[in-house]
Amino acid sequence: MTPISRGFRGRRDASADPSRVPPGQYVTGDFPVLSAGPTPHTQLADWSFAIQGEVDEPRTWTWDEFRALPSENLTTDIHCVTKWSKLDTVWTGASVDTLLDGVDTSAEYVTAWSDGGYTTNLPLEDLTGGRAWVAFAYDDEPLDPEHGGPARLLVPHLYFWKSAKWVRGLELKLEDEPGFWETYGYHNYGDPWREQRYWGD
Ligand SMILES: Nc1nc2c(c(=O)[nH]1)N[C@H]1C(S)=C(S)[C@@H](COP(=O)(O)O)O[C@H]1N2
Ligand SMILES: [Mo]
Repeated sequence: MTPISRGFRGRRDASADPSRVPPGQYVTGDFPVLSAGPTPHTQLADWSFAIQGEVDEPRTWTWDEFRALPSENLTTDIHCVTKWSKLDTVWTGASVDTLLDGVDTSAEYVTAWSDGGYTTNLPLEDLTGGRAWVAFAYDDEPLDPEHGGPARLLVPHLYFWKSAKWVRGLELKLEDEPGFWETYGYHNYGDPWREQRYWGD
């Protein structure tokens, strides 16, 4: 290794702005895969996305309809409860605001559900206001199946288990209901800045 590349790597690490790293987290350049089960391989022709539950009328999009929605590019930091954080990750997706446009609801909670049976729960307000996306590309490439492709929820301000891979819909609810990891003892809300890893944190 040349001194130049050593110096470059050193500066890069030293310059990881500590104010961007939540308590108890370390920064990684890798993109670990964390899945509770096998990777589903849903064909795009069979894929749809649904907004259902406590809504005036349910909405669904086929893959082509979903991809025709306005999408956004964003660069953001992600934080996994197993303590890795990854800075400046680059995504493309439809914002949940776009998906909820025109939806009339009195719901305050959402359960995101996925192919394979994974669920996670969030307050509806955490999915709105430009804070959540259904992402279909990572680093300008179609999202890798292991990372949730064809599309995953992306809610970067909460621990990454809230970003459901292979997401297929949002169920809007009047009452909160713990999802998969929340039932197994992960925190119900999961704010990395308050280190809400487990129930009781
Ligand atoms: N459907 C589904 N989504 C999921 C998971 C999962 O097991 N199944 N794991 C969660 C957890 S704990 C994390 S940290 C991230 C991992 O995403 P990655 O594999 O792309 O790093 O996905 C989250 N979304
Ligand atoms: Mo995780």
